[in-house]
Amino acid sequence: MMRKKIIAGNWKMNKTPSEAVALINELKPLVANEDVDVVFCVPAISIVPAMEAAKGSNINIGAENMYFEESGAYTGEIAPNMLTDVGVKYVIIGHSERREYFAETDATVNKKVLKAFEHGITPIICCGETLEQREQGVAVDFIRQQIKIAFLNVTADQAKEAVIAYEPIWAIGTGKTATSDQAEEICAAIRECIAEVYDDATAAAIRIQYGGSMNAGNAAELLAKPDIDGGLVGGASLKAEFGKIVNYNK
Ligand code: G2H
Repeated sequence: MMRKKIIAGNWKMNKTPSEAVALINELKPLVANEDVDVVFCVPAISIVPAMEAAKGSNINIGAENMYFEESGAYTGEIAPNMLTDVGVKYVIIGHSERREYFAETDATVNKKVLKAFEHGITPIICCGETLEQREQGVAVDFIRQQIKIAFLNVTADQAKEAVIAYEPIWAIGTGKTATSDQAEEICAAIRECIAEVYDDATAAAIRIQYGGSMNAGNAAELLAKPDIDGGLVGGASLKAEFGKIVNYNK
């Protein structure tokens, strides 16, 4: 099965709305590549101006987070229909920074994933081990648990549309990238886990990204691996370099 690559920028807490517009205008011509789905996940306050700036380009604007309730007394949160109302099609769920600093758990990740599907938003579901877990030899076990809980009550048809981002925590923003073999090993294990939970067809359809200091220098090698279907890119998505990552195959 030929899976279309998906390369998403995760802007994290960077860029004001006007800076976001300027960056999109700069990157628009650089990220044109019809072989790849391109997503910019931007801070909530920049979603609307970013949508406007990205009009007429291949850039999809995504969110970095959302809440799992429809509406109500949840000060500071963003509801799924607020995202769909402005045309958002992708949302990052369960990034390790959300898990670490904002107490997100596998259970809340699962609730958000279910809610995203209910609203027709594609979740980019993050998983990944700490350095300690890797050194203890439990990385695959830990990630299998994250995946199994994230996908509880998700149907096979929904799972086929999901995106999983494997982000080893020790490689995030550190400049340390997993080697392409290390990344492939885990991405293959994730696909195997999906095959066990669902079936081979679902495992063959689901797209698995690598994230963690992906840059213009290492993207092509990572993206050549059979089970790596894209990237979730932080730091390098805020620069012209992102165009080189998206065009890794040119
Ligand atoms: C990992 C990644 C984007 P960076 O968090 O999700 O960030 O590429 O800066 O390591």
